[in-house]
Amino acid sequence: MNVEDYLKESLKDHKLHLTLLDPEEQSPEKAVEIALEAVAGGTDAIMLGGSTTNSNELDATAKALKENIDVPVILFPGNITGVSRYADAILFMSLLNSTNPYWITGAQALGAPTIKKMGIETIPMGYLVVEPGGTVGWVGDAKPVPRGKPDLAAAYAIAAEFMGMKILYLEAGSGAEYHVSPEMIAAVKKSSDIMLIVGGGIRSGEEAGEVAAAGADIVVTGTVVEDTSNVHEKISELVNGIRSA
Ligand code: 1GP
Repeated sequence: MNVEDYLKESLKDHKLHLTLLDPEEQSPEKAVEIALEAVAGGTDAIMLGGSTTNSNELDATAKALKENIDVPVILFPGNITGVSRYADAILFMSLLNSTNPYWITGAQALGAPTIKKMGIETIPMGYLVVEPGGTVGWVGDAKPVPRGKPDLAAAYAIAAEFMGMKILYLEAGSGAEYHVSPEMIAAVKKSSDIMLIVGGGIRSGEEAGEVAAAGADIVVTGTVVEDTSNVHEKISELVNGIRSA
């Protein structure tokens, strides 16, 4: 089964949690250790990526994960260096509200031939940066959607669906003080049938549940994994929050 089908099939049963690892933050061995604990805690897949990515570190981490864990390894590229042959799929994403065409279609064109040669699955995804937007908002020259303007996010979701994208990712920025508001998530969910991922600033089971209850199909967390001493317990808390939503 390809990764997009795996996500769709899993969603028929429950809302999903994905664990984001930055290959720059730990050794491949440590990444495997964290991923195994996350899987034991109930995470549905591992995402790999960061705002700055070294291709060699990414390859080593993706390969080690593939050899040791049973859930899909999905690339979440911050730039053209975020590509590895060892992953199961890549979120082939366009930063929809960037003011710089490089992040909308430029990096995509530069990376596409390499991805095609590698033969990994591509999942077309619209990426929308919402206030505060964090590092990715700055690096991606985004004009972040104001927190209090759910209709603007909904308009992008409809546009993404019309452009054939399979997923919309609402991003508040890694480590954001506030995650995307439930009102915005609900407005996006109501406006379109596109698969909805929400990430950035989600730290507790309660917050993950709030995001899922508002309409997110998939909740992503990254920073909490880096900050916790017990990954298994923290991921269980997040997964329980999502599944009871
Ligand atoms: C970042 O949305 C992800 O791209 C995850 O954010 O690190 O705040 O969990 P956090």
